[in-house]
Amino acid sequence: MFEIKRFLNAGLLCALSFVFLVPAMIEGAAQRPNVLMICIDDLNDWVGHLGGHPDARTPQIDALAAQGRVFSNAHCSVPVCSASRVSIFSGLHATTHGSYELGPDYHSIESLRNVPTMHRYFKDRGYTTLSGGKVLHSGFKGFVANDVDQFIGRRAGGPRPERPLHWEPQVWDWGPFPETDGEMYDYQLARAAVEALQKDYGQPFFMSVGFSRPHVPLYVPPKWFDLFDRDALTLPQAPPEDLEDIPDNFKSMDQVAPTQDMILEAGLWRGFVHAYLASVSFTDHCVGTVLKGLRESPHAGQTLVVLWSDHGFHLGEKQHWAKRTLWEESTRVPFVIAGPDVEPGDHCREAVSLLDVYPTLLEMCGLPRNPLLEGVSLVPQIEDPATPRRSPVIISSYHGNHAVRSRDWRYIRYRDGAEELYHHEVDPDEFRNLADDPALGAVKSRLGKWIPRNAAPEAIPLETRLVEREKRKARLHQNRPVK
Ligand SMILES: [Ca+2]
Ligand SMILES: [Ca+2]
Repeated sequence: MFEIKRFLNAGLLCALSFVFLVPAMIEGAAQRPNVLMICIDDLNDWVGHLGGHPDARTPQIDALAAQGRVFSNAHCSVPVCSASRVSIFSGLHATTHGSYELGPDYHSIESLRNVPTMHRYFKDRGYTTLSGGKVLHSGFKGFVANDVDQFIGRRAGGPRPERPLHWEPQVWDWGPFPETDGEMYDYQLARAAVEALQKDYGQPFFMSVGFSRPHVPLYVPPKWFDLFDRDALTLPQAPPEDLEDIPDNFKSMDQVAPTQDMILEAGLWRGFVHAYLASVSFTDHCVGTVLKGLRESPHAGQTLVVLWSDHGFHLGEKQHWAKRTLWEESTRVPFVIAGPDVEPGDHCREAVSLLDVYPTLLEMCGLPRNPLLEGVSLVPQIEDPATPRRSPVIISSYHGNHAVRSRDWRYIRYRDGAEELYHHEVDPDEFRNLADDPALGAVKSRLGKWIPRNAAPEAIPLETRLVEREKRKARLHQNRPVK
């Protein structure tokens, strides 16, 4: 497929152009690959091929990884669902669009009105666009509603039991429910995607399929819990003294999740880890269902598959639960690209961003560059995984707080100037904050020059967010284990 682009570029420069170019472009369009994008919600590096948890069981995602290029040092742009997805589908960093939280969604951000979503960009260039499940946080509405030609189901996740099983309120609950995969909306979505993959659209398609697990509540059928011996599971490394060498900023971040103290006090840590692993394996099965459908479809062999998660997830590391931090657990995500011309091989260990998805797919599909995009095409790393990315990755959480992730380092600078520095070659768990080491001043300044300046303010005014935060705190204190 890279040849298509080169051919078109060469054609555009050709003095003989018109007579030859028009048929060539039409032919090129007919040959463009389809895109199947699989979006996963809140999946951290607990997948087999990333080695984030020794008990993780993800044979389907790992099989895809073995066939394509794994970006094993990939990071979201913003570590929270909605803002991460706005960034992926606009190709713009939060410091440009200003959405750093659960809202506003794409269609409510006036500055994105003239920024085409990935779906729109493909649609305007001869693709049929399809989407199902959780892709943009609250769906394609308003000025992006027509970016998708066909919806293949909007419900994501699954049903909830009448009463919580372990934890109230139910949004943070988990347990074996419902009885069968067929009752799960995520599995129904996978089946709908398989059906849609069998059709001929008369032109290439761009299909996004968004699964909701392992986002809470972690209800999946019992067979996924039964895959694991609960009492033998490895718990994450979370020494309380890990917090002693880091500044206050995100240490006690107010959030909607229970705290590590609450979880420990209730004796529910192991149960939660079990439920997360079960939910990851269920989601893996949904991914495998879609990929099997693709293999058995007329589009096998001409479809690029891209799989990502919107951000990571803490399960007690740094005494934290869920997301929104600038640490590795919160920002690192699975990211795989596979397809007809992607040679399997080594993982790419360069730090890459989910902002790179958009420009990479454009290049792989031979579509013109979108000059608005802030990520970079990873085609060089698909061809040779050792190729350096031209800049480190920037991750932002709320206005003024940024992490700079390179292949071997993470440098964090908070709004108040406080810093953290981790050397991943020797400290992959980010236990030792080296920011005060005078010998590492040069590393800090090399990374620090990438800290964004003039970042867009938060789209949700600070006062509104603080009111919302107080409400969340109040709800948080109502959280309790089910007796
Ligand atoms: Ca998410
Ligand atoms: Ca530490």
